[in-house]
Amino acid sequence: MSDIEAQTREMLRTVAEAGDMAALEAVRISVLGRKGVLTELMKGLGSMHADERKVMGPVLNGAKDELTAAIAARAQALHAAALDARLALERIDVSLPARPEIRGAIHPVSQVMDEVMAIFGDMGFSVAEGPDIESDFYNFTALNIPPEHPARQMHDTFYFNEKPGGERLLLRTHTSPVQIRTMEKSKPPLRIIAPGRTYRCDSDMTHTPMFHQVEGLVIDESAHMGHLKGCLIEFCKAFFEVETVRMRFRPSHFPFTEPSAEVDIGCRRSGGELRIGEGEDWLEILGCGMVHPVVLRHSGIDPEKYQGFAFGIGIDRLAMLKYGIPDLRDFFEADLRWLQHYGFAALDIPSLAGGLSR
Ligand code: 2U9
Repeated sequence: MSDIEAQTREMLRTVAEAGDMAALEAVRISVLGRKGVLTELMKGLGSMHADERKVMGPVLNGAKDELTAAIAARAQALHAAALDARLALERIDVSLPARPEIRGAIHPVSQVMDEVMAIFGDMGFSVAEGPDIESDFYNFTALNIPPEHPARQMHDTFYFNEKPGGERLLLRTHTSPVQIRTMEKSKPPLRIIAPGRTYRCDSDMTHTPMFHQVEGLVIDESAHMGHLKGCLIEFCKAFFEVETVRMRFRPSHFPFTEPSAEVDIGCRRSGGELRIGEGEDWLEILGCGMVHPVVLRHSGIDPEKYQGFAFGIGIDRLAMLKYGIPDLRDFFEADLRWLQHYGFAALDIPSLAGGLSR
């Protein structure tokens, strides 16, 4: 065995014996670093006689390739072993009995979702769901937001890396793609709500990058603005658990509805307390409108025959209003003391007959 071969064997042995990433990095530097053993040997090639270089060049390059591959393989094995060790350490036995000092509760967002589903369920709506990761078509184009439309910038979208074909998937910025998918596969009449997580690249006192929405859609041959107003007024009375509410439908603009409106609910702010349904102030709570004919056409529905209305409500904000929760960011802190204060009993499932929030 030549001297170089013997040295290479020795270096391969130290690579194989490196017990962690720090040790492996030290070996890599000692072999392939600027002053590493192999680097120094390769530097000597320049001063060799041409005949000797012809023999030693391939030997040293071969040794370099072999060592580089061995270091990469060892790094991969160390990563895999570290991951296995971490998974073993973080393993939890979900069949163990609950620990009495850790008292879980239903999160206010889940509670409000359940309340909203109970109210619209009672009005004859069914629940539709769809993927969080969406295509550009379902999230934008089908909703009458073509490429270059200014509304795209307003959505602060999280995009994935481009796929080989050039397609760029995204995290849905609203639950509207669920309604498009439902219209594609089911014939009218339709009466659905789409609750779920939505994502926008925005974070401050009143915005979180992930938030929750419920959107509603009614499609038939005669649904009109009057039905939309009646439906939303009934929803607000049931949700805020009041006999009467003052509501105001303000003209607005959304690309997917025409005409469009934003809806305010009457309220009174006194002594740090907010009372919903009464008083002289207004609070914006949702957006709505008649589904744009372009949106119906994109979803395979004939706008000459069918029409309908849609609405969108921010669940997190609704939970803050109803249950007096001051800071949106606390929703996602996973703080048990907060949950014990604002959470709900697991078996109190909201229903219109049994009481929404008791
Ligand atoms: C289809 C057609 C139309 C859903 C709508 C709004 C108005 C709206 C916001 C409320 C609070 C989002 O979470 S929020 O910030 N939404 O103002 N949403 S109309 O319109 C649709 C949906 C689907 C097929």
